Amino acid sequence: MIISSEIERRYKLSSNEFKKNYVEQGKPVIISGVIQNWDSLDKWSLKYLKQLSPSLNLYAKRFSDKGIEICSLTMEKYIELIENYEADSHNNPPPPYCHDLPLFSLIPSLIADVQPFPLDYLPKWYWYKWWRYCQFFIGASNSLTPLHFDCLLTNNIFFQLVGRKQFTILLPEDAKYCYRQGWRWFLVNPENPDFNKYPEYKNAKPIKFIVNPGDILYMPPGTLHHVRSFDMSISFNIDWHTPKSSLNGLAAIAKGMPIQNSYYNLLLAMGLVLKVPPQIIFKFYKSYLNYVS
Ligand SMILES: O=C(O)CCC(=O)C(=O)O
Ligand SMILES: [Fe+2]
Repeated sequence: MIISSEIERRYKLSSNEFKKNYVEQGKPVIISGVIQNWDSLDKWSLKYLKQLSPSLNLYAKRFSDKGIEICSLTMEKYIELIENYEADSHNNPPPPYCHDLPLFSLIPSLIADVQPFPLDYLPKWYWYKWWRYCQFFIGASNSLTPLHFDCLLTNNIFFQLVGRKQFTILLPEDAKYCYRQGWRWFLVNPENPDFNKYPEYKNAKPIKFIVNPGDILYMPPGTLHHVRSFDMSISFNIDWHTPKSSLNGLAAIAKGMPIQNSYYNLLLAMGLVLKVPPQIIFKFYKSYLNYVS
């Protein structure tokens, strides 16, 4: 359990130590010095993505009190929206946020820009075509992802490539102070908490920090996170289970996890616990990567 409200930062963390001291302990960490030679750190930009695939169709989300609104537009159009917003003095709300995009599957040439990939941090089961499990976040400065946890109760390794983001995270035991709505979203706004409306939040221990280009962030299953982009940003994550977290994910059906999520957890448990090969499981799992929640 974290008592201080700081996250640990580790330089070139070995995979053994990562597993023993962070994954097994359910402890978040920022790792630097592992991806500093990736070509993507210099190469990736809005212009680069536009040039690679101008007509690619994207989905972008707008989060509001009323829920999540989704729109569809081409890469070219989306990047134009971001560029116009960044050129303007930020008086208007930011453009919608491109969230959970399986970009390595859509533009496979990008995989060469994230080498060497630290596969050692992941269970071997994910090594076969690992990039299929990655999801991208591309957006303007000020883009926001409201407070939530990842819906399958997976571990999350998050790679920051372009721009900075501010994370506010809370460990799973603090979820009870954050006023849950549905399965995975929370009503408290950690940037400006309304203690009259949400008095229990006073008991929570939010941890606030910035991730910079070249940082890797690890969040254990069930970590609540609220993410604000400081700059135009490109990031991606990989959500993954250990055998143990896949079983915990399955057991969460008793705590209200939607049945559709449990289906994906069942597939992952079949892979990780029963050792069904990823080549077979992925056929059924891939709809999760286009699943809008
Ligand atoms: O970067 C963001 O805006 C959201 C990231 C996130 O929610 C995740 O990696 O699960
Ligand atoms: Fe998330």
